[in-house]
Amino acid sequence: FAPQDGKLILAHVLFAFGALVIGAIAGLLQGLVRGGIVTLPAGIGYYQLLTAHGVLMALIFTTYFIFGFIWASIARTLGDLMPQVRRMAWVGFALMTIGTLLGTVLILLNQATVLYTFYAPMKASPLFYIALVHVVAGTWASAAGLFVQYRYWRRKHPGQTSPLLAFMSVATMILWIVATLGVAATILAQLLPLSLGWTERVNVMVSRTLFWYFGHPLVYFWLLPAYMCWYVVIPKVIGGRIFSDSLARLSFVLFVLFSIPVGFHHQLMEPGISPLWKFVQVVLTFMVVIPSLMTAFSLFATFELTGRERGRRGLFGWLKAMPYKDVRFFAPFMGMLIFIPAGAGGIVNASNQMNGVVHNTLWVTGHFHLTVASGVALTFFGIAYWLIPAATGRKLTPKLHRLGIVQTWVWAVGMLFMSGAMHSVGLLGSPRRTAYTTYGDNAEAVGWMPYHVVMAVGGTILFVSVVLLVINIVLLLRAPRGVEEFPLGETAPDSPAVPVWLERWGLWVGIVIVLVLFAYTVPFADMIQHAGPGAKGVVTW
Ligand code: HAS
Repeated sequence: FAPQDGKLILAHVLFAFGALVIGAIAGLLQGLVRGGIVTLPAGIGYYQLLTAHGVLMALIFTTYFIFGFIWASIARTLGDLMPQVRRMAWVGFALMTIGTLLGTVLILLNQATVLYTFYAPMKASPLFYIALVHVVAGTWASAAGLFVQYRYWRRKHPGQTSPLLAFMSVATMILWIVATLGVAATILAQLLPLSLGWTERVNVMVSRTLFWYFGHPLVYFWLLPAYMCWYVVIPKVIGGRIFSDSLARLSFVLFVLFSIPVGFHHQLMEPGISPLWKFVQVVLTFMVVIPSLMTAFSLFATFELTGRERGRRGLFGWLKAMPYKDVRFFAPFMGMLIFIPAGAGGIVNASNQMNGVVHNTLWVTGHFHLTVASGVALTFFGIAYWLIPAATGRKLTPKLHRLGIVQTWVWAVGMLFMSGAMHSVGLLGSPRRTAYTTYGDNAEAVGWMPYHVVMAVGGTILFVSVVLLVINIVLLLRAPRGVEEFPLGETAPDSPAVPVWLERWGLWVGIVIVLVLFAYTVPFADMIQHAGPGAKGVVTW
């Protein structure tokens, strides 16, 4: 990378891991509280920690890391960032950072204990919403920079399809922009006026619907950069080829189309939305499973073809041909493995009757610790092990590979305990987002306690993994000088050409708008038409 691009990438990645560390401290404490192992001193609240954990891990760690990785992907495939693009990226970084610092202070001061979903009628300090506006505006500034660089490349290369990673970055950003319109609307039109006292009441259904219009594509905003690594980086690391460039692009286009009009699958148990529209959005939810199945197919094909080239035979012979001692492969591979049960859990969640069993229980918490906190996070760790040296002109040494693999194992084992216990006790009915309680020594609730203790043990193991990660990052920053490559996979030379229609963004955005209008107009109109007086804001501190 050009040194200026290296700095930009590093700033994002290191900030991401800073957020991860604070979020992990909050996570460790909250796990110990819920397991009845410690009580919090100095008036610190469980929900305050839960908010810090969710915001810093799910929203901030992911967003910063994603931008760091995407800037690296753009610089690697479209060339050094143009000066104006670099400026836009730094403006984005600055806005996000002002927002993050302000938001974190407010959470730590207990002025924004509204959880990471922050929907009405809970009310935080107005400054918290202003902080969120900064974070979102920062991401928009960066995304605009990315579009500028991409358009410039396309103008310079008429008739050519863009490099796969650049295409995927654009798809991810389009998804993000369309999704964040929902959260911007609820913040600006509902939450900020409520919190400033300009309005007394708020339409809770509208607020939740706008949040989940954003909240579900948000999970694919986390997932797609992991898929970028799985599709493009992993083939190179294992010495194979990308199975199909067109298939990879098609799966990203399908994510752009179907990840947005599906928010109701988070609201299946809510009144105020007609079952017909819930059904429509569940059908669309099952459509968005398809590109993940395509991804699994493509990965298996890459692994198997690579294994066969190395002379491995049989159904699972390829398993012996993989570079398990290479952390660039091993960490994302563990993420993939865990993502299989994680995805199956998602399909359970999306099925109306089964959602009635698991909704608002610890099962859901277990689900997202396998998806975002394992499938995605382990992939991000795997990327960081080569991206940090690549951005700083250093070399990933065999010792760092070994340390990275140990850290990955510790994370996977911690998650097995924590998420396993969450899934099990969720099926027994233990609610999510609840501080330590035995509900007056109710026998059923007392029966959940051993699981909560296992969750705390798992959380502690995960915290150890974060400590190892921090040590490894420090070692990476001091690794010997050298050149660490950005592993960029290629398709076989005789692969068919990529159809040009895959890159018609105007068409895809047009279809997204139609799908969103179809899935949301009537239920949204219902929510407004049949709204009661609305709920009064609830101050949570
Ligand atoms: Fe989800 C709730 C449905 C995927 C995250 N989800 C959540 C929440 C989060 C979250 C954070 O329908 C909680 C939100 C909150 O706070 O309330 N989810 C789904 C479905 C999918 C899904 C259908 N979720 C994700 C991903 C996430 C994520 C991805 C983060 C990154 N989810 C739901 C529903 C709820 C929900 C309901 C609401 C529940 C409720 O009631 O509140 C699908 O996209 C999943 C598709 C995935 C697959 C797996 C494909 C496997 C692959 C790996 C291949 C492996 C290889 C290695 C090749 C079908 C690609 C092989 C090697 C060998 C050796 C075998």
